[in-house]
Amino acid sequence: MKIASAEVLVSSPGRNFVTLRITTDDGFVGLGDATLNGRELAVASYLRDHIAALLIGRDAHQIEDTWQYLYRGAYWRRGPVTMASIAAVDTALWDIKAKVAGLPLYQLLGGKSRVGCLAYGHASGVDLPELFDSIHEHLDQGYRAIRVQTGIPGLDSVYGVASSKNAGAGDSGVSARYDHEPARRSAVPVEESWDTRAYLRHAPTVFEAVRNEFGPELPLLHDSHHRLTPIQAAKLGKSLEPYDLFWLEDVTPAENQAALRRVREHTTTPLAIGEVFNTIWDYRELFEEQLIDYVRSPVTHAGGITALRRIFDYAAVYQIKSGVHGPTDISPVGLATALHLGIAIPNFGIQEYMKHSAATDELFRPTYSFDGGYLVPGDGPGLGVDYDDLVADAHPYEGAYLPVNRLLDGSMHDW
Ligand code: CS2
Ligand code: MG
Repeated sequence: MKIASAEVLVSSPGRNFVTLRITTDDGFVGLGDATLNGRELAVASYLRDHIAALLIGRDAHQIEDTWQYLYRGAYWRRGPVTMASIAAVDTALWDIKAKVAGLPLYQLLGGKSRVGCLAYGHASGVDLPELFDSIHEHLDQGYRAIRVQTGIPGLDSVYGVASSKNAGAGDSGVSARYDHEPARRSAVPVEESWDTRAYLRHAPTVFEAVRNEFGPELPLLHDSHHRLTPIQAAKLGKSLEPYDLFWLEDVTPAENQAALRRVREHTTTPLAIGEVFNTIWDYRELFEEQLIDYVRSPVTHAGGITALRRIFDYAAVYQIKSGVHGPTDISPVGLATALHLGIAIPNFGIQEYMKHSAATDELFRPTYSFDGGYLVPGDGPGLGVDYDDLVADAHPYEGAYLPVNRLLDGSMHDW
């Protein structure tokens, strides 16, 4: 079974997505997500201009050899653009192999190890009343675990907080409150401001109020989005211990894996890191020194199923679980892939799930389902997603950037 074509498809049903579609000489079609929010065209070009021609004529069944060919053959290894490109090829080939077998993809990964993938949603609010409303909305939608992000007194806008008070419906037809992280369509990134001391004072008061309102059982997650120094992260983790978080995410920019030693020395709050990591080597110290509890890498940015499955097996040796990244900038193809992997692996932890817009679902027609707080992959052959070219054509690409973040003195900080 030979690869006959490899199409790079870019569309923007409310936010930009890059999708790779591989077709074999006997008509089997596989999809892979290659979306890198804010840098989409770099991946589209890497695939279109440097990889697609190399795939034509290759045996579509040789998934491992193709992965090694693209990884070792690139010479310039690792990085989000390379690994998102390899991920898209890998995922599309797994989709094809499962379709040829007439099985849902998870059956090729060991079958179901659980009834479904526990999901968490994104509650947010500029203040406590708005946050409480958002948490109630998510509980009403069936979520059993919730990420909590709020505004910070003195700061105009903060990562992860959409507010119905100052934003109408996003152009995806859903409220900004709902899809609060569209990379904003603007010629240059929007600039946000940040005050770590104000954040460290405010965060414990938010979680105390949430626990008082919603009780001790509800799994609560929080994302510090790479913004703290190791000792600030230690301080935050320690201050949140009374509120028993499910996890505290991206406390520090984790290129410096050793930084997590300082955090671990001071707090038992579980730590999740890795949504911006893209290879197994980004985790070595974190795993071997048990510096984290959850792995955040998504299939889309970590080299596909072939690579992410290895990362999870390595993590399992240290009792570390998956916590796959799943905001709306991971497409339904990427989310479906995560679910087929997540329902099969032994060390599944939790799956992030920001529901996509209606326009996005119209384009990809996902067959996964969300019920009772669990996500379950489709049971048809392959990934269980599609790609409607007519819908895609109705939503042409629009340049968009993620915000940048500055401290109050104007110096650049991590967003
Ligand atoms: C966030 C991401 O969901 C999360 O944990 O860190 O949504 C992140 O802001 C976006 O993926 C950036 O594109
Ligand atoms: Mg995050």
